[in-house]
Amino acid sequence: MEALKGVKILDFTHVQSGPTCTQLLAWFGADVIKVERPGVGDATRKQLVDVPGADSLYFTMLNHNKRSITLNTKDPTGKEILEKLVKECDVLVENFAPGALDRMGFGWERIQELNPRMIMASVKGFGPGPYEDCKVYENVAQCTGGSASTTGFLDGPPTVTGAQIGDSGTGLHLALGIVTALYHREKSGRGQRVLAAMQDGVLNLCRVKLRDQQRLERGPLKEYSQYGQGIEFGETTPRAGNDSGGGQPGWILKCKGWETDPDAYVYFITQAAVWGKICDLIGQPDWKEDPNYATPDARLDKIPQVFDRIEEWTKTKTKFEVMDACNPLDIPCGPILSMKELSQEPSLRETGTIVEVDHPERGPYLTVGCPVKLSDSPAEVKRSPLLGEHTAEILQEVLGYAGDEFERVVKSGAVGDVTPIAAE
Ligand code: CAO
Repeated sequence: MEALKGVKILDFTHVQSGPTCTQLLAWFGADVIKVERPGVGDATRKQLVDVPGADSLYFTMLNHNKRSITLNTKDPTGKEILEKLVKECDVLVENFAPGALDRMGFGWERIQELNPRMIMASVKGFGPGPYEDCKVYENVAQCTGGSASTTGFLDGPPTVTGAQIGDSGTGLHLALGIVTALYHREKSGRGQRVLAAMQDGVLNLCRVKLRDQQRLERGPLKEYSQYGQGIEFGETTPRAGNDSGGGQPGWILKCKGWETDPDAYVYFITQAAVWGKICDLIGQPDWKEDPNYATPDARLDKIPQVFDRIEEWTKTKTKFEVMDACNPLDIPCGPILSMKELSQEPSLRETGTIVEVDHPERGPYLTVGCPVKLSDSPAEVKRSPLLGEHTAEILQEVLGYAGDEFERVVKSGAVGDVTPIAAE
């Protein structure tokens, strides 16, 4: 049974952060009704287009399992329909620029008047403060949330990461807030506001770097390679390249073929518990007893040298041979997998993490399925809706418009082109 069955989401999200959140809720079984501007829709439908005339992968991969209604919310009839939707739904999710919903006439006070049980959930770039009015995209959040300043190499500029921690990361945070508010509503009977600011979400994911900022005030960060290289620390958590920076040192090492294959690398962790096995594996058994190498503390000022030595060994093996040799010994490591390799990985297809979906305009495409698996509530990935595909269905079946009333709202122009669903 779908875990969130019966929960209706009024989905005002667009681009990536909000849609990530509502897609998760849809996978868990919520009825997600995406409201889009007639004739236009979510801007991503027509961004990064690869199949002319078809919704882009940017859109389709973020909007599975949703229904789409087109509605001009600035039109009087559009507002009337939106009011009905607010009364009918449990959660409103939005990631408009700050103030847009108030300008539309649907700020928090109005929402509460219409439906006191409504949960109103927002992604914004920043929480209250000097930047609260700013529009924000992914990389801005990565930069303002502490990720960019701590990512990259010591001698290079701040670097953004491919993982969309600002958008998708904040969408995840928001989904948790929504489910928590729904749980709370069971007891209180009332909705509440849920805010996930992208800066806060990124900073939350960079928590360990704020840890290091405070540790730095008490002395050098010995787990960073920089320490072994004899490079002094400054006043802020530095960029640490591929260091794990945590209790178990790690680094990305070259494997056989690295000269021509950009992904012929492995992440290798010198976990203390398996140090002896690592020494034997790489042909350096003397390090097991050598007081300069035998304990994690003794190795802290030699992290780069230790990994140079391990790399001499990994360079003689492919990244998969390294895995095959390390796994039976419980040495934590992982090959650097390219998107091509991931898309072809049979085990990810079997678990539904990579899914092939068919689409009427673009044909079959690959997507990432629900990354969270519930044993009794498996997620079935269904294609994203075409623009306004469910307008008639929602007007008639969810909001009860029929006969002359249905004709009236369609003629008003507030809902774009609509074909009524045939009566059975
Ligand atoms: N009918 C009528 N008008 C509609 C509508 C509808 N169905 N849906 C949206 N609109 C209007 C809004 O009311 C708003 O109008 P006003 O500015 O006149 O009040 C307008 O469309 C555009 O909204 P926007 O400012 O949010 O859109 P944008 O493309 O200019 O900005 C973004 C995009 C992402 C920068 C901004 O929405 C934002 O900062 N959001 C919060 C942070 C965020 O989520 N960022 C992540 C984006 S990537 O995932």
